[in-house]
Amino acid sequence: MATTEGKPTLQHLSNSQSQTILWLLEELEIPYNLNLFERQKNRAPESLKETHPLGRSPQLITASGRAIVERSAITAYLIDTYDSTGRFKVSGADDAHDAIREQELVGFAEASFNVTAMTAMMFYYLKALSPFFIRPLVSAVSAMIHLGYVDKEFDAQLKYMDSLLEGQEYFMSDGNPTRVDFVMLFFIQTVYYSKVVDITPYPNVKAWHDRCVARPAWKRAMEKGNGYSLGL
Ligand SMILES: N[C@@H](CCC(=O)N[C@@H](CS)C(=O)NCC(=O)O)C(=O)O
Repeated sequence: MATTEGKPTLQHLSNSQSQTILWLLEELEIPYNLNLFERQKNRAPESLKETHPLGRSPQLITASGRAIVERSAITAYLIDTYDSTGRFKVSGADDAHDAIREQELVGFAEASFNVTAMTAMMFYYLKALSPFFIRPLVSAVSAMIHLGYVDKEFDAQLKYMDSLLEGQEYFMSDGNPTRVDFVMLFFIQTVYYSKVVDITPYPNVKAWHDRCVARPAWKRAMEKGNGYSLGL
């Protein structure tokens, strides 16, 4: 069991979306414990099941010992609990900046963009890992799926994101990221870094990505984590 010592504890897995929770912890500038876990044959080690039955990462163990999973819930908990100045909270001023829009975009990231991204990534891994004699077949099926579904979805979704980011630095605000950015960044990085999709034709999305990773808190999180290599 992770010790809490009155601080939240991040159960952090190498090369995983937990990196974005580490980023948020660094943005919040709060004391926290960091337990680093290494992937074993690409999977999480069994020891991550000691703190949550799913055995995945990120897991946030609160100061009172509760284990929270799912980045949408972890970001909500951390910001609600520790963002005393409201830097990462939505302003609620209008339809484009209120709590409903934030929830809508967190849902869009996890349940819409992520579906396209994971479909593409599945074929990316299948192509790379299948034996050479069936690779042409897998490549042909992959090309069909891209042509008939994935590429059109990526284009529609990235154009939508590009329009949301027009004239503002982050999805919900200028100046500081919100839950939408903390959740979305990993999905964009997964497909962009593995070259499954090119985000450069969507200049606002590309500038947003570059802005996020230029933040000092992201850089500190990269130094404190145990690697963030996505794709093969
Ligand atoms: N929906 C979860 C996803 C958690 C998840 O699947 N994490 C991956 C790392 S990116 C993991 O722990 N994988 C370990 C494994 O598959 O064994 C979240 O938002 O936190």
